[in-house]
Amino acid sequence: MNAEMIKAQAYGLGFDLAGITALGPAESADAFDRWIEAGYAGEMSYLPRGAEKRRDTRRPFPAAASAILVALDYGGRQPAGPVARYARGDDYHDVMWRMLSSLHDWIDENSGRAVAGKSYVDTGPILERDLARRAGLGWFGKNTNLVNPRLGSFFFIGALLVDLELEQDAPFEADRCGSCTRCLDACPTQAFVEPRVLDATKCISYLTIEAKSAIPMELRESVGELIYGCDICQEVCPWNVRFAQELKVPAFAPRGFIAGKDARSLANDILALDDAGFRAAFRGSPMKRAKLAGLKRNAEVVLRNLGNENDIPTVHVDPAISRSTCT
Ligand code: B12
Ligand code: SF4
Ligand code: SF4
Repeated sequence: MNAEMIKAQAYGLGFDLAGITALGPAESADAFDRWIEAGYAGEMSYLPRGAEKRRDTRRPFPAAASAILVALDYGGRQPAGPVARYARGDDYHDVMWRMLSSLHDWIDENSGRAVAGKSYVDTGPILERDLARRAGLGWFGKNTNLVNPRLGSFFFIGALLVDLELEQDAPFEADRCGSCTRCLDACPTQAFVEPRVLDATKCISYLTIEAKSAIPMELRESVGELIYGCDICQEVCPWNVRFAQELKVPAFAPRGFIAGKDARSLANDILALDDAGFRAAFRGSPMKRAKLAGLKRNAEVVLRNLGNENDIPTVHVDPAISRSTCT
């Protein structure tokens, strides 16, 4: 089985980029450790827990020798809205997982032996951007996203680790950001400590998805009309302005509950949901991650930002999460 055949099959399955790298020490492990040490991971306790394994990509799956890295575009050309583009349709973990499983099956069938393999899409202690850069998929943008010169950065990363020795691609060594600072300047919460270092505790994506506690009072206004996730530091990037793609994976098209709604109407609809309604509206969606209480917290902040508090009192938001954390 050779590397070119595997990459051709990955493209054939619908991935937009494919590259191969050997496993070993993660080059940016020290940057990751410093980031954890500084407290920038906030409440994401799964990150420090996996720190030791993240140092070396041989540790999570010791049988493996090579990593096949893939990217799947999620349509950055779609208009901005209250939900980040990546989260409007079906859960990318499931979509990518199925595609990586098909790739693994194909490798198995065509290798003349059973090939041990394990897929990762945000699902294990792997520094995915680190591996993807080493496999030649792009460079670390100053907004920390991996940027590709033909695709921009609106793509997911997935990795299939296999027990095959495969020819490696050249790492992406160039820094194509140059003197640009558009992403750093555009961030509404000034969440970048320096280029390529994000204080996640200030990032709207973290505040509206990962954080379980209230959104700090001093950051609420900056959340603006964003109910779930944030794309601002990608929208302003010249590589996306030029190369962002139309949405082509039907599974990522906005689901009925979200499609065509502005921030006010989506926020009101979320605040009106009960548990059964939430389950029905968000079955198979990545937005389930915030739970109904988190979505209601976000919706309330957005409605206050829109300046019409009359929308709010009709609903009961859990006081534990709507209360300010400011003293
Ligand atoms: C935790 C996490 C978050 C956190 C923290 C993000 C962050 N920048 O650290 C939060 C919740 C904020 C988040 C937000 C988003 N995320 Co996220 N997230 C992750 C996750 C699970 C781990 C990332 C991590 O380890 N962060 C810690 C920091 C230190 O690592 P890093 O950001 O990857 O940075 C690397 C490099 O920048 C480099 N580095 C760090 N410092 C320095 C300094 C120098 C000088 C240099 C050269 C390099 C360097 O080393 C780091 C480690 O390899 C990954 C999946 C995974 N397992 O990797 C997805 C992942 C990074 N997220 C992803 C996405 C899509 C998003 C959002 C766009 C979603 C949205 N629209 O709301 C935003 C983007 C926000 C942003 N500007 O990063 C994609 C990114 C795809 C891409 N093209 O890069 C990933 C890879 C998931 C996936 N499988 O597709 N995310
Ligand atoms: S995702 Fe939004 S809040 Fe987070 S760093 Fe980018 S612009 Fe700032
Ligand atoms: S906006 Fe500019 S600095 Fe930021 S990632 Fe894009 S090219 Fe790099």
